[in-house]
Amino acid sequence: MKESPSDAQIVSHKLMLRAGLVRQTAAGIYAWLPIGFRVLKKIEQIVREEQDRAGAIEMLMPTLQSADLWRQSGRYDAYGPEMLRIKDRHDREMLYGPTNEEMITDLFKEGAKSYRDLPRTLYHIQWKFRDEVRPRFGVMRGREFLMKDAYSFDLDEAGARLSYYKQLLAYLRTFQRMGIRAVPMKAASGPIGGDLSHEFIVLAPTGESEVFYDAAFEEFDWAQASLTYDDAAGLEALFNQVSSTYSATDETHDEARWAEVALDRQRQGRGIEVGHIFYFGTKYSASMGLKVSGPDGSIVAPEMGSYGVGVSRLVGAIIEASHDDNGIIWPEAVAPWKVGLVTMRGDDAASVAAADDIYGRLTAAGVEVLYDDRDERGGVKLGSMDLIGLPWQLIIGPRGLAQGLVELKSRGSGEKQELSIESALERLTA
Ligand code: P5A
Repeated sequence: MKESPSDAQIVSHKLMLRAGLVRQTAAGIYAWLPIGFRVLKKIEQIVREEQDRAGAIEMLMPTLQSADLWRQSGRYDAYGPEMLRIKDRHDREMLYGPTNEEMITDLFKEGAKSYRDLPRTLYHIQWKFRDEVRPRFGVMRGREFLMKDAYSFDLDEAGARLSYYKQLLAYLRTFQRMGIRAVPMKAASGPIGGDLSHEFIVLAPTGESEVFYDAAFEEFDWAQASLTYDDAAGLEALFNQVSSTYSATDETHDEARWAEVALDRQRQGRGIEVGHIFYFGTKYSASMGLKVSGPDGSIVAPEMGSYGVGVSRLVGAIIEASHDDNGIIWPEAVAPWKVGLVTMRGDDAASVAAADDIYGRLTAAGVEVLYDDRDERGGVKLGSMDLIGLPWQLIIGPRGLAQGLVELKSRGSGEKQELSIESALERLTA
């Protein structure tokens, strides 16, 4: 889009519409156009890899659920108008799932019989529907949205806490890999239930939550590279470090504890919730009759937790955290392509031949390239590339090419370099 869309209030939504990432098809419901879809898949894949590393096992549950499941937990009435309720042709009550605690508990009941089936964490990446009163800010608060939701089952509280700590670590690494900082904050658990809960918040002035945190999170070791998932003591130490460093949303903010944080270390701002983890004990296992036999023959209801990442929300959140006046600046890990290839003169045969050759060679080397071969002026193509925000632009003009030179521009720093074709290719394939 040439014009800034008037119905978008925040920068990420404007940029997503202008760059053609998404189009709204109904209030709070979006189609993912090719560029946006590639970003969504990149984000999803990072989430998946970090869940797998943490020992969670992927599966896929349906979007439609039966109302009966939710009557068992007592949430069918409690969930209220946010739940989209549907009747099938036989008048059976169904719903479009806003979350899957009930369904996974029911499935686990079929499959798990004894303590030997525990601990287990299962996850899926699936569309959800919440009939939000005010869907807004594009994909950030949609009605239909993509979530990674994981569910843990343990024999006792100690085990459940360990499962929680593993997800905490997986989340720190997930967001770090996406090039953003999501600060874990003590959270209220709301309709999911439970007493131990953290939200992961990306700092951005347009965020919906007010947040307070200790500057220690600015120097925090997000990757925790030396920590492994089988190191229970290390995971507990990480959790203790996170819990003892002040961070809270407006809902959990505690003035007395805040006052203990040195004034020059107090940070306050707004943020976007990109993840939320919960430990809720036996809330669902007890109400839905999930029981396993323990090592001593006793019958126990497993201790559970659930762990959500807003996969589609992250597309908007990353843009909020990484853009400038000209458009999006994708962190390399989630960029739809690594390189944008542009000919300044599409009517110059030598430029087109060079660009075709470069495109072929980069692609063969496994580098993802978006080749703008539209019949447009060079300046227009450069504007589009800045808007789309790929990390690198490789620009080919007749004058440089006559000397065997092309221009390589970094979208983030704006730095431009004239290089031979060979060294530009070397840079991009390194
Ligand atoms: C945890 C996993 C849950 O639903 N049950 C399963 C728990 N948590 S949550 O906090 O309610 O949602 C998890 C994450 O989903 C994103 N999210 C949304 N994204 C876009 N539009 C929405 N309307 C929306 N609602 C929730 C958030 O990132 C949230 O952290």
